[in-house]
Amino acid sequence: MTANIKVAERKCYINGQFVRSGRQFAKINPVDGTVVAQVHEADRAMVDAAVRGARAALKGPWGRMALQARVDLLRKIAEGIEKRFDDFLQAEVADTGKPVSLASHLDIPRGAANFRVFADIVRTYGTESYHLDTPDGKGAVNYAMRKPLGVVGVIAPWNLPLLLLTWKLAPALACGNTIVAKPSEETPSTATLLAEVMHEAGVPAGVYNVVHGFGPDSAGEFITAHPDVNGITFTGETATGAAIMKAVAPTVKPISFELGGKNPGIVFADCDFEAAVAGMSNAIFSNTGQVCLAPERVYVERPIFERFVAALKANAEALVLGFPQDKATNMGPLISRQHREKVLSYYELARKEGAKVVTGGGVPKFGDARDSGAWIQPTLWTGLPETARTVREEIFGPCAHIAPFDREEEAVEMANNTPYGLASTVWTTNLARGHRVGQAMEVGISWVNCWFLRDLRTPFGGAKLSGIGREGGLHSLNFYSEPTNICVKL
Ligand code: NAD
Ligand code: 6OD
Repeated sequence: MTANIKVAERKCYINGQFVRSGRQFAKINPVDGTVVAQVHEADRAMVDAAVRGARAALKGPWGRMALQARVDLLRKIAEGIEKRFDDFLQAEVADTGKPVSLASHLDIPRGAANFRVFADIVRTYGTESYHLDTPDGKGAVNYAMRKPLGVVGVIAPWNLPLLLLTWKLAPALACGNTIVAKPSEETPSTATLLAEVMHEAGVPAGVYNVVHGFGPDSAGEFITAHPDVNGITFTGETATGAAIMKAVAPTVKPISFELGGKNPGIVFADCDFEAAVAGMSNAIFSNTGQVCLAPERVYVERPIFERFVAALKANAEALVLGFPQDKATNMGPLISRQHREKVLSYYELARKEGAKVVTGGGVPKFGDARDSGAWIQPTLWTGLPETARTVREEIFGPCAHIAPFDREEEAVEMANNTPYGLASTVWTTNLARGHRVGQAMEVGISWVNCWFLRDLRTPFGGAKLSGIGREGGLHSLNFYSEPTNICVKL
């Protein structure tokens, strides 16, 4: 139940101080429509102060801190998250309505893990060095050293708030940068709690700043257009990425973008049927389909098509849409009523485009407080042509279109026929086919017989409209630091 959640005050965190603003907005719990937080929106002057604090910290104790001390601090932050695990869990669940069972296994542990992984990586990485011959025979030593980018703007979405914020914060801090972070207006809470953890861990003032607000004409735009911000790392919609590219152009900032997707799943008749059904159900409906990697287009080889659709339908109808704290709950609401309007407009469009609605397609009725929330039915369609907008555009809800295919080449072609290129998942017991089809996918990450499984040292990002650049392991260090080439004549 959510009745015992009290309204929290989410302040900005600027140069080591929690700061109120003259303007506030309400954060609504999507489970039942109640207000769970009053959020202080940063104006331009507050963003300026955050950037000034971040710039000053680069020259202060943070800039002078030995690598080992920085690494120790990152580990202390991870411990701090774990010590306050329940606070983070409650805050994340109140903002998003996601099941406790999901947030306690995914969002909060990954928040801590991100700091540990990058503490280890930055402690052990090396840089290039070469010995050069010179005409005088004395030679030269040529080596690269890495310097932080400077002040990094981190702009995060609402679907996996702590996970995705820390995925960028941890490597940025590991490389010695300072941060001005803007969490989504929908999920202000865990970024603010993280400021408390940093404060307690002894992270110097100005190193981590949180400014709450929106995109255009608000904190998001104030950060991206700021002349004293040295780089922008962003996760969110492709259209927002395009707007940010325009905003950073006059100040020529480096960008790292993790954007939207319209991901394919391909299921071959030779798959382990039970594993494929379970894996695809999880991939489509986990986090109420609000995962950028979720497959909204499913292609199933014809001999098992009807059976597979029936099995997915049964799983969709068995999902428990419940209060987050209930152990049986495995699907929460969408993030907001506004987002539900968008997803419902696709449910309507699918019908107009001629889809057969296999299951769902509307709003559930509960007869309790949930009727004031942002709940939606898990939904499956068949029967649409590949040209339908429902099959081409990212919906970001608990839904998928399922189509049959006859030949491997046909499945690969349909899967790749999209302007997006984030992720794919292929199910087969034929090892050679798994590699072949997995490699043929035009995506940043291609899963075979699994989904959302990854060593954090490997590259993560999107091809085509799904992103620019890669993060993960050394790829993150490549974005968050700049090599300086030094050549010493001996
Ligand atoms: P969004 O683009 O609407 O917002 C993301 C963030 O950008 C928010 O903090 C928002 O306030 C801010 N913002 C919006 N307009 C801005 C502007 N003009 N300038 C600066 N900041 C601005 O995305 P969302 O709705 O929060 O998240 C869902 C989207 O994110 C989906 O498209 C999903 O696929 C994508 N996503 C991608 C990944 C990935 O790793 N590729 C991960 C998660 C989510
Ligand atoms: O696992 C990650 O590091 C990552 N960036 C996941 C993105 C999920 C998108 O919703």
